[in-house]
Amino acid sequence: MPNLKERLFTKIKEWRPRTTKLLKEFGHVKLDEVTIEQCIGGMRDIKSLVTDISYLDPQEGIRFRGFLIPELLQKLPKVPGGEMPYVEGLFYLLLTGDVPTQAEVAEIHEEFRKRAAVPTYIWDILAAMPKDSHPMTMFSTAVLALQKESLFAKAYEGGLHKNDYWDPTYEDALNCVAKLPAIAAHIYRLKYHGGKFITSDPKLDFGGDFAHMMGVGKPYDDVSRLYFILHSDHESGNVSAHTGHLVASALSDMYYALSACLNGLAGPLHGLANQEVLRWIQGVMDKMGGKIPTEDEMKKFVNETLDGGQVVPGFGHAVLRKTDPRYSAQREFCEKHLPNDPIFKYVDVLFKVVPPILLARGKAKNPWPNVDAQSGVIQWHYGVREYDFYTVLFGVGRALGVSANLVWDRALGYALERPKSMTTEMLEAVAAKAQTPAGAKA
Ligand code: HAX
Repeated sequence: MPNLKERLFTKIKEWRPRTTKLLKEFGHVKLDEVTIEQCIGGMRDIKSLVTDISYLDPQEGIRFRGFLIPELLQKLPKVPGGEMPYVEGLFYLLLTGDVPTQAEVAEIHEEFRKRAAVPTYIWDILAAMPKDSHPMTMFSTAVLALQKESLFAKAYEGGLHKNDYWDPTYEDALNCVAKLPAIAAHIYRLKYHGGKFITSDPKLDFGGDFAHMMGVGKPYDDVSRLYFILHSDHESGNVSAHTGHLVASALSDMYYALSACLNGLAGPLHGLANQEVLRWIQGVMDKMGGKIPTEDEMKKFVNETLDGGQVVPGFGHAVLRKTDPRYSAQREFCEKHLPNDPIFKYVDVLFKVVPPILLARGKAKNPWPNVDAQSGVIQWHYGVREYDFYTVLFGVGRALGVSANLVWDRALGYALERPKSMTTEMLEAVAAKAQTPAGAKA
């Protein structure tokens, strides 16, 4: 049987003519028009990226290789004794587009196992960082410091044919992703457990070994699997995925691109929102003396935040226009495993009161909760209460999707990214030519 890399190459060869044909024969066909609002307003909705790995529909949410989250969780091979699928299986699906068999999952597990050892210089770098460094800074630094291991960078220096870019990119993807659970857990134990590290157990799967190295008992292994799978990909336009894609489009290697992706994820409007949700809830808990607020009390706190010109973390989305199915999947987990958790109760009250408030204020296009509204609750419940660590968990997951995308970016020869900018004066000149300002009577 051909190995994973050979199977992937067969798929790449089948796919390439589709991209070439679109570009050569239909490159002139219009997809979109751009308004001044989109130009100033963060390029919302402009169709200008391609990925076949996931697609985000505003109403139904994310599809990973065509599968909605409940389908995905049902179809991927499960870890024996657990409720959740193997992260390895998800990675196989993202890379190849096929649901793996148990044997194919075992193959990825073995690939990761061979590549999981983290060079000691990474531990030295992390140990040398200031004690109050944010865990995301540490995580991104560790990934960046690994850059000297890049096989793509070495092969490129040696003279690499364009058609072969994908090959060392694939090697870098597996080499890097395989090390992330150990790096993330090391940061956690270094920062919050006095540097008492737990060595990897190579028999365990990606999520199981991470939970083991974190030092958190069952069902944290399943929590980790769920978490990494849900956060893996959200098509290509979100800040972390897009940053990774952009940086790699200059042929910067996987390590440069993933480190940059993590830096984007570390923003409070993006991945850091999971930390912000817990920080916000803790603030309310302190004021309430631990008591669960009534809906009216909670409304007061939410309004105070909004009146202070701040966002309510965990609500809203740039694309989604309904409750994030990643939120729903985690909510289901909470209802089953931690229905009486006090923080879950807080989140529940927030779910009831925030959307009507945001709707009434009339600004947010999507008042519904996103993935980050729920994720910290589960971590907190299982004892991972250092909420500035939560975005690292998101980062491990996001690296799965971004790295798979970067392999395909190089396989299909996606171009250097270089959108065009305009000056304010140019926009004003375009505006002056427009017949009627929006809202004015024609
Ligand atoms: N609280 C308060 N105001 C909000 C809001 C929220 N949760 N969500 C949107 N708004 C405001 C925006 O700040 C914006 O205000 P201005 O016109 O004054 O700038 C207005 O409503 C319109 O925004 P939008 O078009 O609905 O949303 P955007 O596409 O601009 O932004 C965000 C999407 C996710 C950044 C936004 O909803 C937000 O800030 N949410 C809170 C932070 C958060 O939870 N981020 C995580 C999102 C999911 C994710 O990426 N996870 O990694």
